[in-house]
Amino acid sequence: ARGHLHPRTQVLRQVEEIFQSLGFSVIDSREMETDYYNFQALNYPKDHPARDMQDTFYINDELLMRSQTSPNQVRFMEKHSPPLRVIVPGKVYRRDASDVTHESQFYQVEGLMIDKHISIGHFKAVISEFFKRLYGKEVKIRLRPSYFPFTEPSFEPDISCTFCDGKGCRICKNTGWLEMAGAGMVHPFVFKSAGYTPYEWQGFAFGFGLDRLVMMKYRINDIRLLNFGDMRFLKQF
Ligand code: 2NL
Repeated sequence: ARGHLHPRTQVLRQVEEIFQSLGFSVIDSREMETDYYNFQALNYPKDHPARDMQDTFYINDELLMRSQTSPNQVRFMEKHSPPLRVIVPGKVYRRDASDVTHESQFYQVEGLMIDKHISIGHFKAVISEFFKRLYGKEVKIRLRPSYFPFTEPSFEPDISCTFCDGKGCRICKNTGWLEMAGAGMVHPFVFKSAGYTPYEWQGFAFGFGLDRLVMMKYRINDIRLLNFGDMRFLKQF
């Protein structure tokens, strides 16, 4: 029997190709991080609940398993001057109980674009082009206000439901919209941590769950199927 790429790897390759064609570089990243890069540099207050032992896997007082891939963007910014466009895919870790939509290890793709005069309009253009190419059809984008310590303003982009084209169905719970990511304009504090002059540069950043993208694309209703290694499941892709 011949093997083939895991469905998540197939979708990741497609994601990387789309962003590369839009001028983004794909950067590799480490999974074990320091408290500084995972939290402090990203403007998490000292008493933020995400830092709790209940939410983050700690190795010791200083080292932890990253809860998002952003620490690597901070490392990248320290080494490179703007303008820049990067995406950072990789595995992240959170102390979540496993169920149909949660696993304690999952894959995230984060992106960062920094230049002079970057606005939310640029973000909307990049993200609509991305989803249009990934799903092979026009999608509408809606930004809901949200909060993250590392972006201001912050929002959650929804896309019009790719199953019913926004009419309302079981998959979008009759709302016509699918939650796809978290995003925002990079917080001046993060620019300062990275050694950039805030207000001289602007940028947008986003993060989405790769597993969720795969699930939406193939209508998989349990994230755990992606991790079991059951050939009866994997053979279908
Ligand atoms: C989510 C969605 C997000 C970012 C990630 C980011 C990275 C840098 C600076 C600012 Cl270096 N932002 N990434 C931004 C917004 C959302 O991920 O649900 N995260 C908890």
